[in-house]
Amino acid sequence: MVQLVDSDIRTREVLGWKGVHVLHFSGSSCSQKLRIFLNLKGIAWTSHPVDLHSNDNFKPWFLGINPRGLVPVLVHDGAVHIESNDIVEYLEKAFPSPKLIPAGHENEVAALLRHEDDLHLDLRTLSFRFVFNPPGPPKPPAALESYAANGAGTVQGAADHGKNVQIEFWQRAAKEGFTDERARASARKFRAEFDAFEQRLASAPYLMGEELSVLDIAWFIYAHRLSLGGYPLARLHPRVQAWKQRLGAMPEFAREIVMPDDARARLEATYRAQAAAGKTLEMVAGF
Ligand SMILES: N[C@@H](CCC(=O)N[C@@H](CS)C(=O)NCC(=O)O)C(=O)O
Repeated sequence: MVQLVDSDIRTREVLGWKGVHVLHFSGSSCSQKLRIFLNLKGIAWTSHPVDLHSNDNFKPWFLGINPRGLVPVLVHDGAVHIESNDIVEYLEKAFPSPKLIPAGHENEVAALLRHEDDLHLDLRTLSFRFVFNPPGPPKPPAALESYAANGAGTVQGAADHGKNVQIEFWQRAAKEGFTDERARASARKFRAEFDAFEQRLASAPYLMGEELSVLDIAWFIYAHRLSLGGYPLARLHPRVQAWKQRLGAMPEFAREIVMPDDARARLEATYRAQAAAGKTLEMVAGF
């Protein structure tokens, strides 16, 4: 559980927030995961949008809540929780029904969620290369300076390396972009995961067996994002594609992945340009 301690929190107003509050961004994969989880649980929550496009997460107010500068954040009766997987594990205990982590499998699910989180920067690499495709550096230097300078710099009272990992990621992206080599390496990791899911889904409807779980939510979001980027899910992993479509038809999932028309049009233009250049995800990854 990553529940922050008093000295980590500089934006003191959140300590007085009652009930369930979520700081999130519409198009963020980790925020989508948390919102689907909240929908399925039927938990009422207050929304605090944090605009990642405007780099609001690198400004003092937000860094005073999450020193790592990442969404989502949960504030529950004044207690601040960060890290989406820790948040859902916390909420599962606080709101046990309906169950989204199968009883007796808590440790296994925690390990599988850690593995999913370990792939987050690979998802981000593929997202920025094939979905968002910004024309220049994804984060301007001034925003990164604000990121480095603000917030307590501690998590649970100890100096935190998490922000440095993020800053190094963005600085490397500014320097070299998201190269073919990195994209290929990231895409291959997901192919290995989806190959394993293809086997698992041959004998059960969901990743943990007979019941929908938080693992389905987490991996649905990854599969959805990668499909947007042109990952050939239907061709390489037809059962995973069918599972994704089944989940995507549920309203609790569907309403969190709605894409505005202008974003859809930009994505289609990106795909056409990458296809003309021989640089779609499929081509770069060699799938
Ligand atoms: N391990 C973190 C990862 C969170 C994360 O990377 N969130 C992304 C959005 S999905 C973010 O806040 N990115 C900051 C940015 O793009 O500036 C978690 O699971 O909460």
